Order: sequence, then C-alpha cells, then structure tokens
Amino acid sequence: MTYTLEAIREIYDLPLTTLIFRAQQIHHRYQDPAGVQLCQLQSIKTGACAEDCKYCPQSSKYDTFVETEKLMETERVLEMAKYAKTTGASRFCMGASWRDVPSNRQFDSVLETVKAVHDLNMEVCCTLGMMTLEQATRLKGAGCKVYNHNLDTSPEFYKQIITTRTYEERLETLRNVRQAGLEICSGGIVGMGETIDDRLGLLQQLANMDPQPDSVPINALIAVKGTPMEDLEFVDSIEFVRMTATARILMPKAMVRLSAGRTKMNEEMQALCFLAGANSIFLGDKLLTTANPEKNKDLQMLEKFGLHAVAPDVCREYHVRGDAVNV
Ligand code: SAM
Ligand code: DTB
Ligand code: SF4
Repeated sequence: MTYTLEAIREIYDLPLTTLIFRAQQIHHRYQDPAGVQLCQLQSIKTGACAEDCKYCPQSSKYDTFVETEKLMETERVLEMAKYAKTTGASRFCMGASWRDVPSNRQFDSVLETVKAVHDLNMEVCCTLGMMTLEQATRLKGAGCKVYNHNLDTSPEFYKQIITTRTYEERLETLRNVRQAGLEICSGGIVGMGETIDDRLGLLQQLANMDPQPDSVPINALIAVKGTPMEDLEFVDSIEFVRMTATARILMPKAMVRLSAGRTKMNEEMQALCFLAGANSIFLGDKLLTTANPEKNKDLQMLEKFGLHAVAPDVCREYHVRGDAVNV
C-alpha cells in the first residue's frame, strides 16, 4: 500500500476523538496495549560533529553547552549497560556524533562494545551516522540488532536544516541497514519550524518503506542555546498527539517511541500520547546530551498508568498474531 500525502492528511485531520479511537483500534490489534518498551540511550562519542544539523547541540558549528568526549572505552560503556539493565531497560542504544561510521580502530572498538552489551542479553541499537553495507554487516555480525537513523523531516524541509548531507544519503544508509539484516529505527523531530505537511511528508516517507521501520522515534525539538533553533517554541501538544496517532495508524507493527522532549510534557500529555498509540520511551536521566525525566519518576508514571515494561520479543509475538486483544 502506498500512501499519498492527501490520504495521510485525511487521517491527521480527523476529529481528535476519532483519530485517537482509530489509533487505539490499531494499537490494541497489533501491539500489547499495556506494554511499553524501555530503551536506555548512551552517548559513546560526544560533540565535535562535522555536520551542521541546526537542531543539534553536538554540531561543531555551534557553541553549545556540550563538552567534547572522545570514543568511550568498552569497559565504561559496559558498566552503563549493566546498570541500565538492572533498572529495567531492555534495549541499549549507543549514539556517536559522527557524520559517518569510521573504518578504523574506532569502529573495531565499537564492535567490541556491541558484542559485550549483546552478551548481557540486552538488545543492542546503534546510531553512528551514515554507513556502508559492509559496515552494517559487521555491526550486525557483532550482535547489533537495530540501527537508528532518522529522516528527521520531509525531503523538502531537510535542506533547510542540514546542508552538509542529503536526504538521499540518509535513505542510502537505511537501505544498507536493511540489506545487512538489521532492524530499522527511523523517525524525526517536530517543532523545528516545519509545516504540518512537512511532518506528514516525513510519515509518508517512513510508511511507504517496504518493509516499514521497526521503530519510529518521534522527538519534540529540544531548543538548545547556541543552536540556530534556540528560540523556537515547544511544539503544540495536540499537534504532537495527532502526529503520534497518525504514525500508529500508518505503521501498526512499529514501536512508536515518545522520544526527546518529555521533560517539557506533563503526565497528562504523555498519557494522551500512550492513548494515541505510543508504546516506547527512552528511560534514564539523560538522552544523549540533554535531560530526560528522572528514571524513578518515569517508573512511577508507568505504574500509575498501569503500563508495564515489555521485552521487545513480546511485542513481536503480538505483531505476528495481529489480533492481540479483541476490540
Ligand atoms: N550522528 C548520528 C546521526 O545524526 O544519525 C546519531 C546521533 S543524532 C544526535 C540522533 C538523532 O537525535 C537525530 O537524528 C535527531 O533526530 C535527534 N536529535 C538531535 N538533537 C535533537 C534535539 N535538540 N531535539 C530533538 N531531537 C534531537
Ligand atoms: C532519537 O530519535 N532520539 C534520540 C535517539 N534517537 C538517538 C536522541 C535524542 C537526542 C536529543 C538531544 C540530545 O540529548 O543530545
Ligand atoms: Fe552530528 Fe548527528 Fe548531531 Fe547531526 S544529529 S550534528 S550528524 S550528532
């Protein structure tokens, strides 16, 4: 099925009640409606990035609070992963501020780290920038399961936020990721000054992939001082909820992740996002460089909502059955 922008807009523009109802139907049919996937992020190489992504505090082009840190050694990352596991995270996602994956000792070190985290029985995800098929294959061989590579926005708006790489290069990496047998985690950011059609254009790109991404992170822009986006207002909550619900309807089998920006969302807004079909969050006091809600507060919130942490394999069982709960 190929989605046109018009078809997606029709979904997005439904009365909020109907939109959420439709998202709920899909959510209950394809996913464990009480399950939330908990992912721990860890920056393993921070700052001094050669790209000029206007939203990103790690770009070397902007003067932000971020302090450069070279690639972390395996032992240190492993400590973090062990701790994340004890607090309930099932997926460990390592991020590096690279334009593309280097083919040198640094990559060998990442592969060693991936293997060590995989041996803890955690799902390993990496986000290291653009990569070739050969690199993707080596990453998969080391035990990496998922690769995060966001399209971030529509092809049209992309040129306004990043000039040092193209949308096509991004898509090329996603093809390499898929060909190497890795799962795809790809989503974007809302609140960067784009139009609603740009947001829907992003969803169109993702939903028309065959196969569709396995997870879709939806980030609300964190406007960081020093970046060109420092003065932008936080995204409208209902627009964010509509985006989440539309992603759920278009991509029934994907984990839809309520990603960056949760420190600015109250519990009610997050509850709406879960009602709209979100079923994954980043857990841990920090994202890559910016703050995330405190881990204990998040666990309390989930308990209050009656939601539980799920192992990703459980979600997959639901995907296969496709009829998790009768609605
Ligand atoms: N360098 C790699 C890349 O660009 O693919 C991996 C790390 S990069 C920081 C991962 C993602 O973080 C970006 O694609 C973007 O979606 C998200 N991100 C970065 N800065 C953000 C911000 N200020 N607010 C929201 N999301 C942000
Ligand atoms: C994603 O979509 N969001 C995460 C993860 N994938 C790598 C990153 C959010 C970063 C927010 C800004 C920061 O903490 O540096
Ligand atoms: Fe670098 Fe990734 Fe940030 Fe862009 S989003 S500046 S590629 S770390």
